[in-house]
Amino acid sequence: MSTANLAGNAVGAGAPFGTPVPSASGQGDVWALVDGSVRPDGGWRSEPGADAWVAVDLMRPRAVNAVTLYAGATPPSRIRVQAWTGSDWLDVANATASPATPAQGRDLVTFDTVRTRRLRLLLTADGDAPVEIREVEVRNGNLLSDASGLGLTVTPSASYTYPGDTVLGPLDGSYADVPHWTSWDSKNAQDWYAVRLDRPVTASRLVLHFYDDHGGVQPPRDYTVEYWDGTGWRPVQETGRRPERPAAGFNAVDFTPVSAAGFRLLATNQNPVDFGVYVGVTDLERLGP
Ligand SMILES: [Ca+2]
Repeated sequence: MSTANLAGNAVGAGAPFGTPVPSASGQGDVWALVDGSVRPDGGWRSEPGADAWVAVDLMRPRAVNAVTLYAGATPPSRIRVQAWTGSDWLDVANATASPATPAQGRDLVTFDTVRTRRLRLLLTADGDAPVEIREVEVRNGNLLSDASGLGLTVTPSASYTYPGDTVLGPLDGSYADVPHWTSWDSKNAQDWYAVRLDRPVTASRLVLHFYDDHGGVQPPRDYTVEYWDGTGWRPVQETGRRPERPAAGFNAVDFTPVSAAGFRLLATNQNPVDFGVYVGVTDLERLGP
């Protein structure tokens, strides 16, 4: 299962108002960037040897966190993703490119979810070659915030939920502090927050936003990401984690892709005594492989 490409526009300039509109520096047919084709004749080329940019106007603000670029035989040496704030282009946060150095074919850049109407890719030329791009796709790769739109049923649960908080808070696609889930005063050494799905989905990264009120709810001492293997919870095979230590706000966990109908955060509370320090989450995102 994949989330929708928000940049797709196979109709081109003749499409009705409101459909994505590409733009770019240099030469080439900008509509080829979003026409759904990755054939050589469905591509765009920059001026030879010149750094370039390509952009897509999504025509309304969307929550996005992934750009897929299909490079031709002469890919850029670097891809930098920027979002339009309404007055400026700002680099997206926590961008991760896969592969790390852009290559011919599929290049994926994932980043901290940003709500924006326009995205721009700054492309560094590799030597004297033109940068060749055959397609650009933009996604909100987080299945959990758009589950109903995908016909997916997500059921959250937790070891304990402080009255007034909600297990639905981490699923609204927003990093805002409220709503959130916390286990405040559970008196448990460890607390967990889980989502069960009505069918398996593949995942290779979860993003957790830990809530921090600088008092009774703070990032956990440590945590593990687990998946439902059909009979029980098993830890994922982590390949990387940023930041290393649990921090307020953004925390990304990368792992060997797994297809599972459930994912769980198992957190060790900082100070699990009466009126102590417990864990909270403002957002949980499942991002694609
Ligand atoms: Ca194309």
